[in-house]
Amino acid sequence: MKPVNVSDYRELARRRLPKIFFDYIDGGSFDEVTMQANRADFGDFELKQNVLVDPKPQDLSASYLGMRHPLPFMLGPVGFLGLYTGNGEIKAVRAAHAANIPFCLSTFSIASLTDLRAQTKGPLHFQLYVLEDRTLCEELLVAAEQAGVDTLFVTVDTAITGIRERDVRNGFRSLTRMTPGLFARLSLRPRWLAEMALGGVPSVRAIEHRPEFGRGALEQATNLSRGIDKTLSWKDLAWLRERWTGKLVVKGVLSADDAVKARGIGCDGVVISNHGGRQLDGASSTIRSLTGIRASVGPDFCLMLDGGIRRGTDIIKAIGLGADGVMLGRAYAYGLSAAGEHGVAGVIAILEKEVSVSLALMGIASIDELKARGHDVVIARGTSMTLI
Ligand code: HOC
Repeated sequence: MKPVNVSDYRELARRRLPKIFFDYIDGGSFDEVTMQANRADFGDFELKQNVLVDPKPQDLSASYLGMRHPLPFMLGPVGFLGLYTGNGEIKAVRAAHAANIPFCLSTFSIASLTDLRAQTKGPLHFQLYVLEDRTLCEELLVAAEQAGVDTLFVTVDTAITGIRERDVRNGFRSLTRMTPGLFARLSLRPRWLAEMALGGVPSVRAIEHRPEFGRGALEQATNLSRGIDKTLSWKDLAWLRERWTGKLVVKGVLSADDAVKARGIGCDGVVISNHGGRQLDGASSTIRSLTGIRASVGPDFCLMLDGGIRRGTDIIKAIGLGADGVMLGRAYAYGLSAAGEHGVAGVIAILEKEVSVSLALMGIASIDELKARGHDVVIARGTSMTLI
């Protein structure tokens, strides 16, 4: 199948990855209500069609995180990219930088920031979990400084990992040793297995020098996730704001109050996120949270949004309703799992094309114009109806 949209890449990823990894990427917590709402709630908004508009050259560039970027979206942090394909993080950053868009490396990565820096001169962002072990946390910050990380995204919605029932059924977290049963399950995807076998035992590079976390990526990740600071509070965020001199963005905000607090302690922005519906099931979708947050923080505070982005029209809706930029997660993880660097580039190109075509059909020439026209062109369903 030649993929023509993100959902085709999802299907290709499903066919190529062992079920245990596909479900890890694809699944959410409990009944996956929030994960589904992230997608479904884009349907609550309509785009205004405008015809016979004088054509102007199209400009899809957007300002977010203090810089001008050629596209209104970037690649956000996704854990374990290097388990879906060999050197997954390197392939993803290469595709992002080929398109001149930012890439953010997850703490739970098989490649380190040093590995990435050896591959690219482009801007690197790093996603940090604040750990109880502040010495290790400090090591991560120093590594980020040494790699010239531009923006630190601190994730605040994962003090406790949500219960993802697909992972529980698949025994994802107990995948710490290769057993005959596991080998049999992985063998159902021989192409993936052959590729990964060449790379040896994958490890979470940021902590592999710490034997107390165990051996192999999944054992390390399970132990690392237990070390995430469960008592994290705004006081710690204020400490991090003082400690980190680069841009600091809080990832995992869904309420106006929290966004205002982040702005108050001097953060550079927030990511409106419910962790792709992987944490609090029942939390609101990100697109529904956006308008209230924008109204509370004012026009100049950077708002990024993730969750459920599968179409260029989703990106247009997010920008029109007040986001400065959008972060892809599962969308590019599907592309990577299906076809490596080429697959990530394919997802980026498809979304760019979808944004471009849809904006043209709306009679809008640029992302700046979309932002300026905002609620006039992205309209809550039902509110634009004229009854005769
Ligand atoms: C077993 C490790 O971002 C995710 C990650 C963070 C949780 C680590 C769990 O899966 O959503």
